[in-house]
Amino acid sequence: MSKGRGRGRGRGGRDEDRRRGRDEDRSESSGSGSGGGRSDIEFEDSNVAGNSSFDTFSCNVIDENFDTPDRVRPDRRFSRAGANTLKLEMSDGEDIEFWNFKDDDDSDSKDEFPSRPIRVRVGEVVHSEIKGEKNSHTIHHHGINPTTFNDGVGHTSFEVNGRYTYQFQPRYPGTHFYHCHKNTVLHFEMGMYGLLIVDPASGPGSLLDGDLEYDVEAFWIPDDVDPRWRDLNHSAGLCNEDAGLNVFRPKYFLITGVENTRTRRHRKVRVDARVGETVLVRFLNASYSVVRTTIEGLDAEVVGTDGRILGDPDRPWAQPYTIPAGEPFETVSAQRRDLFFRPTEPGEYRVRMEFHDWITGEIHDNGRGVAETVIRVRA
Ligand SMILES: [Cu+2]
Repeated sequence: MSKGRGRGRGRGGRDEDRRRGRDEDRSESSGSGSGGGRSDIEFEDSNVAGNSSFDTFSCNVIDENFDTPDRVRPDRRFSRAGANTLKLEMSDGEDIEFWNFKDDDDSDSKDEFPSRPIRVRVGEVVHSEIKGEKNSHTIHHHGINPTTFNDGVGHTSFEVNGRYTYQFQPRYPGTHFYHCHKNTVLHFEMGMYGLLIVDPASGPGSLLDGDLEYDVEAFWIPDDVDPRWRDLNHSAGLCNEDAGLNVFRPKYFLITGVENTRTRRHRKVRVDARVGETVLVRFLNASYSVVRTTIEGLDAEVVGTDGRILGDPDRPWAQPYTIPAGEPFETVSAQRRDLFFRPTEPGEYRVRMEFHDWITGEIHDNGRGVAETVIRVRA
């Protein structure tokens, strides 16, 4: 299926048929691509159609600098450079190293962890460019279903040692995330990720076109940090050596980049709303723990899971459900929950996240792996 040249091949499939007219208007001519990339693409040069072996799948994944095949003009574009190194001072005085994707259009983003969100709408053609800095990386837009060549999973496509523009067109609204997929276990832990939000075609303010409207939007992204992993090499563990990546002993616990000593009040974590408003919290478990979350005093209506909205007329079998106030719910790495709260009384509603070891079930760091915040509701 993927034999032959990537550029200028006949288009096929239902998706392409549907937007053929549009694409022909948009086509960018051969060679005007992402700038400096290889345009003489043979899919056999990548892992899309290459011969899979331990060597190319794990140890020496193909790293390249291609042009985007079948590139068309985008509705929205992003440019992310990584890995960018930053340090965050923890409450015990330690400077902990993180890697992020910095937004090339805003230098402030170089100090931000998690990386800045990517926000797009259903139906838009999106260009998400990676500029590899220091070694090779990728961007995997998790939950979007692009072509294999654009999926950013190096093992089945390629890693990027210079620049590549990922092209995709999201079909469903929902909460996703993007992350580096090179030596993923390590690079994700180091911080190479951010939210990827797909709004309906009508834009932010509702989860579906004309349905599931919200007034307040917030993000909760629990994460945990093992300082020992900061000493590992970029490619640690890829070539059969035992780098100890199965041993994870986190010492710091964060929500949306804020350490748990400050999450109770911090404006990036605490949620402010008024009685009568609908609050949407987009929750991503970016830790390597089983995170057990309890919200006191407020029912949570789960209106989305793992990048799909519940109650979408296209999937009538998947309906929203309620987590009663005070009842914990658990998520594991990479899981997402879109939560609606509809407070009817003013107050401060306590939110507690416990980070449990996935093997022993114990709360990490001898019970210290806990982060709290509040939903503050005014009359
Ligand atoms: Cu990376």
